[in-house]
Amino acid sequence: MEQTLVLVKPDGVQRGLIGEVISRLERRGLRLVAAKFMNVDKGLAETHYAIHKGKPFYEGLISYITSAPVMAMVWEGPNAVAAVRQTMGATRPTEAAPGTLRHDFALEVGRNLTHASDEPANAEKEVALWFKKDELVAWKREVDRWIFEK
Ligand code: DAT
Ligand code: MG
Repeated sequence: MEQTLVLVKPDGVQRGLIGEVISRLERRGLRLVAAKFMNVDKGLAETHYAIHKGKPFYEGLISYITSAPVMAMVWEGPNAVAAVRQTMGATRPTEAAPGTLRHDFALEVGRNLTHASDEPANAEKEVALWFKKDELVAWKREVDRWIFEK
């Protein structure tokens, strides 16, 4: 089953939106695999956002993600990466579709509430970066067969 990393970033945590994010992913039918509430140190932030190193917003991004606790999670399901990105909405909240989290709860790209892996290969790397293997919980729900076709 495809897995993806989700972070409720410091703005989402401070604004009391952890529950809103979890609720939307649960209601979508995705299955929670792991969760931890944590501070992000500079090393983890820099590895996570290595692809953005050198961009004008990079320093701000690192200080934003390390400024206060985040809720880190792994969710799984068929096409979990694409499904979660769709539920989050476009990176810039003013370009995010109505009904998405970033549309409904954010205004600025530098305060866009969540992170979600952008493709399956990156999702695998990000899950491994944020979670140890034994922190991932393999489980099934009675309702799975009504949500997952196979
Ligand atoms: P996403 O978080 O949708 O995957 P991304 O990987 O392109 O977006 O960028 C990572 C984060 O960096 C994004 O959530 C917010 C910040 N960011 C991206 N582009 C930015 C910009 N032009 N100005 C300020 N912050 C930006
Ligand atoms: Mg990204």
